[in-house]
Amino acid sequence: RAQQPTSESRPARTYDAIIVGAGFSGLYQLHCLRDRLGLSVRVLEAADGVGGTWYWNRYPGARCDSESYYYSYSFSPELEQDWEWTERYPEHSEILRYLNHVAERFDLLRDIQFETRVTGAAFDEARDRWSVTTASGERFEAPFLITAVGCLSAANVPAIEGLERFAGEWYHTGRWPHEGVDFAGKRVGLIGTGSTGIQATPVIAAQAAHLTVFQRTANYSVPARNGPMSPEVQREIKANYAAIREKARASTNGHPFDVSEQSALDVTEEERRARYEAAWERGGLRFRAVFRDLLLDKAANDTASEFIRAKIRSIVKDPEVAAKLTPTDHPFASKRPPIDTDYFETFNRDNVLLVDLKATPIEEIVPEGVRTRDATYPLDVIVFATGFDALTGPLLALDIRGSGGRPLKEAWAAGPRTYLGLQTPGFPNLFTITGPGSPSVLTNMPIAIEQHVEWITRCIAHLRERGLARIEATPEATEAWVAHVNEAAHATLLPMANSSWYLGANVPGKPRVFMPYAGGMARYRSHCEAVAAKGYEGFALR
Ligand code: N01
Repeated sequence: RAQQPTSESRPARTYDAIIVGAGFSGLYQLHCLRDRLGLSVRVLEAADGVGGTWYWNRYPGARCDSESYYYSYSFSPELEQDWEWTERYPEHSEILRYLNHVAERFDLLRDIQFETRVTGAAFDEARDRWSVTTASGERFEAPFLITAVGCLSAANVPAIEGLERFAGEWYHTGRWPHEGVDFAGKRVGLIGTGSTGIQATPVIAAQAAHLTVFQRTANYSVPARNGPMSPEVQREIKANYAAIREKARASTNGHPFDVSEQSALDVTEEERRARYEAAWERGGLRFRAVFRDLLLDKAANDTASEFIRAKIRSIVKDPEVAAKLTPTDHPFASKRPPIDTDYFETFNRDNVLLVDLKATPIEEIVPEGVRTRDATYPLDVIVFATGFDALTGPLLALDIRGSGGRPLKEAWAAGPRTYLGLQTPGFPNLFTITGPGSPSVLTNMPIAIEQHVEWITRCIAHLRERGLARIEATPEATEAWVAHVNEAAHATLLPMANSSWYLGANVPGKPRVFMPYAGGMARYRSHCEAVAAKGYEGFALR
């Protein structure tokens, strides 16, 4: 039999840049490098379609928590005017339609290679080139390697004893079957009550014969108040898009709304309650903006946390269930705050049971269901809404090796160390879109993505115009940035949630480091601009 060529022996295909991933980031990066700089670019994508997060996360109830009109690209005014969002919060299928439209509209598909999983990337020091290998043994080479792999794309299925013996079906929400799952007549168990579990619970409860929700940490949630996008609202948004985008870019979290300048402690109890009530009625992530210091001052935060706790107690009829659902171990919004449609109300249904894993932890999965310390819960389907190996997981999965063959895993053994979240010393010409150490998941993602893609594009143009072959973050600038990321996190209440994925706490054995940059989008953007204006200060160019 003829021998299969090994990846070493196969000839490499050469480009100016390789991009890994065809979600929001990869699509726009391809457009910028190819259509603005005229580079030859190959996008390698594991899935058989574009969309990234929105390709994989098709679980029941999956919908964006940012509002449709600003969870979108801002780079094309024509695209903004042409596209019609149908709801306040877009469903996953609508975002997927949008991204497919973008891919077609900008003729991106011809440079994307689907069903191609990157399994290795090594930097060739002598030639200043990245060599990228794929699961099928193909090889690609390019001076620039850009990861567009998302922050929440490596599914975290907990290693619970006995899962392989489970007689029913099981799914992770981030790897949801495209044909859907039929819950009719089934006993379903859902593990996890983060944003995903909170979105999926009401929808599954309405379809299944019975739903058992296994909760480890009780969570705060604010109503989303989703609804159709009215033609009047749509018209007003389209007439004001430039100003809306400007506001989002100049904000802390990439959302185009004002954060109050007042402290929660500067108003009377009555006034505070009235403001929280109004924000609760309006719904959405904007609840955080009612006062300026909800994430800065514990006493201020307590007022919001207590308001939400009281809401939970008023919605959930059974006081024991309400008590279990009431978060007490972390401040509101110190973990990414979910928003919901009838989440707490769902626990008033007869076919829904809440199991408090803090009181009775899961011991194992048995063929008939889940066994906790106190009982066995018979199930036909288990849904893992157990989140992701966030931020570093998707990057480490690429098996990236920099100068001297040093694995990224080793460079990040004690947690990620980047300069601006864009580069890591020892990994020249590698750019990580929304990498750890950048605002990424603390913002409305498309805003963070566009800023990174545009910065990388300008940086590559700068290098090419000057005939430079290589850019690499210096260790000194990186040390200073890591210290600043740490300091920015500790100026907030965010590190107080010790079970948060921001800290890597949800993945056993992962280093506990606060990974995203909490200093705010506006501040981060001006910092990146200053770095570029000073000839890429903190980077070594040659
Ligand atoms: O994941 P999570 P997610 N046994 O890590 C529990 C974005 N997002 O998929 O808190 C039992 O937040 C875990 O418990 P604990 C958004 O940024 C966006 O929900 O670690 N339970 C937690 O309850 C979000 O924050 C949108 O104690 C276990 C849950 O599983 C991020 O994605 C929608 C367990 C995981 O919560 C991740 O959200 C959805 C175990 N072994 C998500 N391991 C939109 O905008 C974990 N858990 C649409």
